[in-house]
Amino acid sequence: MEKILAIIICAAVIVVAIVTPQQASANSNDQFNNPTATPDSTIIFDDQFNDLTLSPGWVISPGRGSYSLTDNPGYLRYIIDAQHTSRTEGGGYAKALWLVRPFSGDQWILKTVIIFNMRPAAPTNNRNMNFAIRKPDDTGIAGMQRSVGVYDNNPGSNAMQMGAGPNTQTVYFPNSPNPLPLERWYLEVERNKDQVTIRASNDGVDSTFEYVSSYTFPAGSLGNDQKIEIEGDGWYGSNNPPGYADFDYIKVVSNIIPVTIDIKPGSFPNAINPTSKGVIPVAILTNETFDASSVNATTVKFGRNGTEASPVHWAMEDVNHDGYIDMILQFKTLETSIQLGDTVAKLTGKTVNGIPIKGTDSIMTVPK
Ligand SMILES: [Ca+2]
Ligand SMILES: [Ca+2]
Ligand SMILES: [Ca+2]
Repeated sequence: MEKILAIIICAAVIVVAIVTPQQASANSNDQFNNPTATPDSTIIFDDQFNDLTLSPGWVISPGRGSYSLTDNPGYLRYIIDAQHTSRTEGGGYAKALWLVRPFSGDQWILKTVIIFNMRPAAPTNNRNMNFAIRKPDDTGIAGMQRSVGVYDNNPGSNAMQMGAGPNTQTVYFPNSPNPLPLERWYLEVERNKDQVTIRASNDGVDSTFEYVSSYTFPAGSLGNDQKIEIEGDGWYGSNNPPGYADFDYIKVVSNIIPVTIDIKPGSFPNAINPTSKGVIPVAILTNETFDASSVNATTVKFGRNGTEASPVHWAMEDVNHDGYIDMILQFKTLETSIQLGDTVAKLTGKTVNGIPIKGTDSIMTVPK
């Protein structure tokens, strides 16, 4: 018995020894504790950069600079070519390499961790490292620029600028030590339709963001599509040794859209006999902020957990006579898994753009 116990304890110690350094590792899969993220969110994409090549979602726009997935395994490294490069070509500057990741959706949260190593040795040139979200036409939505310059006594030459739309916040660093220390930044960009917020933290603790910038764009001006762009540039002097930025992961999750549903429109309480062989009508209501016609009815489920029954019929109709056309769906009661004594039923689904929706309404089962 003691022997078995000793083996178990020994094994436990080994497990702890193995697990603990991984948890503390910089290359963690820490989806950081974010008060605004819903636990119900759906992944749009999740790049951990553990493979030898970029996932096919990335588009490479050629230019000066380079990237590597092997220099620091588990990270996407962007290496700046600071020999007169800029985002676009012109005025004696060569276009820099862009790494571009398009994605769709108008309600999402992007999370990334970036480790900047902007000037590992002699401060011989100016460098910018840019992480941006842009519209397909290149208009900026939000971004973060880490800059270092040769003018060590000018605080503005060692700064981080983060912005949402035209609202920017600048973080000044002390006069550049040489070399600059590594900086690990947690960055989050959130889009809720027209409103975009960027949050950042570099204190190593990711539960609170010290830097926030937010902006509300003109209604409808952002559209449904955008792209991530990673790009670095610089000027003056040699680029030896190069500055670079390591991306631990880039992940985008879509927020669930809460929708108002009405089980048995026009009646309350919503009496349901779980053994009935009939159907339950459920309306997804349209209001000022949500248009039920954007729901892909074939994705809708309804029942005890909102994952059970698929609709047997649906139609567009103003069920509550408020002038907004709602979606009315019918589900077979026996497929909903609703049980005697349940007090709520749930509906889930997706919009035609693939954004998840979720709604809940009260029920009263009969017979009592
Ligand atoms: Ca990684
Ligand atoms: Ca009702
Ligand atoms: Ca209505």
